[in-house]
Amino acid sequence: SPVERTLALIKPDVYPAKKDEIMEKIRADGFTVVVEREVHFDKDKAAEFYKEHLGKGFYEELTTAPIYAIVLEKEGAIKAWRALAGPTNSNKAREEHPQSIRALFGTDGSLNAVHGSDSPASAEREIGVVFGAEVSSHP
Ligand code: YYY
Ligand code: MG
Repeated sequence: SPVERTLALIKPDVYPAKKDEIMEKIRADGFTVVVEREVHFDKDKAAEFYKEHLGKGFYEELTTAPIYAIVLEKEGAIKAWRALAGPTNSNKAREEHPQSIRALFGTDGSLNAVHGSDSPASAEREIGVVFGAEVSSHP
């Protein structure tokens, strides 16, 4: 598969407490970290970021405290990062993928530790929302 970039977020429920453990799992899985930065989303930024979920209220979780944003690169990075993250619901993750990040660090279906872009188009858009034009969404 081609080399890709994807956006990872370490969300407020585990940042900063679990950041080092999560970064270690990312590196152990063979990802290259292109850029990493703490960011604090205001409501407008979070709503823009989660625009596919507008009206569901999920974005508020991203505004409660700072988060850690990372652009990851490797072959097939988009699917690979979602696989390492695990299923959306952390309880399902503990049943189906017990070594995943959500299984290890998440709480439930809302407080689930990390975000990962779900497609090449999402990765391109989300990297732009968080990092702007100075970080390319392509290798
Ligand atoms: O891509 P992923 O994070 O695995 O799930 P999405 O369906 O895109 O939902 C985004 C985000 O919203 C999820 O990580 C937690 C939250 N959420 C929620 O709080 N309750 C749900 N029923 C579904 C999603
Ligand atoms: Mg999603």
